[in-house]
Amino acid sequence: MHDALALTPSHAARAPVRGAGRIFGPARARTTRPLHDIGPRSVAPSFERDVLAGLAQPRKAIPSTWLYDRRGSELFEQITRVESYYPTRNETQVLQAAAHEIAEAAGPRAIVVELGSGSSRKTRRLLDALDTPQAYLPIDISSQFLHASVAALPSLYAGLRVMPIAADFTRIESLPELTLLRAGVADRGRCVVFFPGSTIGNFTPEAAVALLRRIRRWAGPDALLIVGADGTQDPAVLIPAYDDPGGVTAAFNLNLLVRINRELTADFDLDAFRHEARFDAQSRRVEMHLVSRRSQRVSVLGRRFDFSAGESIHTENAYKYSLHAFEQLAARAGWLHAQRWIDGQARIAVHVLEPVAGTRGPRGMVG
Ligand code: AVJ
Repeated sequence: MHDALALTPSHAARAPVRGAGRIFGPARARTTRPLHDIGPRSVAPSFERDVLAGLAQPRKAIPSTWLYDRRGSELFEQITRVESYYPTRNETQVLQAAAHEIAEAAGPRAIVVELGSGSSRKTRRLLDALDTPQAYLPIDISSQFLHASVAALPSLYAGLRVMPIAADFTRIESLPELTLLRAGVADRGRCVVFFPGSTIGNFTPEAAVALLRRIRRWAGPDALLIVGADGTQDPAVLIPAYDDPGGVTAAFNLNLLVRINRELTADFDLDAFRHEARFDAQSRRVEMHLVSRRSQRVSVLGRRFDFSAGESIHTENAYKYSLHAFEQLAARAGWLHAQRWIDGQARIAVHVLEPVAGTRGPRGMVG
């Protein structure tokens, strides 16, 4: 049993996560799925299906997860260093200030599971503060980026098991790695689910509640959930953050068309589309669009899609939650607040939550 746990990153990469659908990687991207795999019970996410269905809708839209191929992840990494993109900077500041109290709540031997780990840079602050963390399970859809990002971690934290999982974290129903790590261990560390970056904002509120409920199920009754959520409502701050003057966000958004051209034999003309960020004050979300500069016809896998001038493909939502709005959302999913933190500009909150029924610890919040 113990041997099965001594996974190096490269071994872990080959161990499929049950319930997580598929392991993602460039090798899979071009394969066409056999017919028996398509249907109501199919759980495998498909770029091809999402793009073809998304472009056939009256309001064209493609789920934002597909922005993160290797190049997309690199471009997002660049966005985090852009002056007008405040979320990463502000959240890092909050995590820095909160790390020790969060570590106290987590206790010794924590098992850290990170959702959408990307470069894993923020995680370092958490790992540094934790009392002998037992394992780090970063989950990311971009398999190549994931492995490159965590390669150095085992040498930095003695005794830390690093088990990267290349998967779409929204589809995870159970984490066998977690069960394995905890089996037969008397001194069980707490499962700390780390979900920074305001990624929760990329889901509709309904989907966010569903995701938080699912996390509660696989993380167990004594989990601690740390979520970063952006509450900014000022368009004068939001628009430059999502449409930076240097054009990094535009390149990030347009890279989706590059990916479609490459992986789905399409003929999108990159010069015929432009990036646009909009703030919808009603639904409190920033939207990213790829707007057609002229009327045109595009072919994807032999299918034709017509665009009128000004028509767009909606590629991302970033919902912005006030402290109160996020707490209500979390409560609907069965999570209670243990701690909350906010940056000096009152933009990004870091929420520390515990399951309603499994609450423990000195704060005595009983559900
Ligand atoms: C890290 C996915 C939350 O929505 O702010 C950045 C992605 N999109 N600029 C965000 C993003 C455009 C980012 N998330």
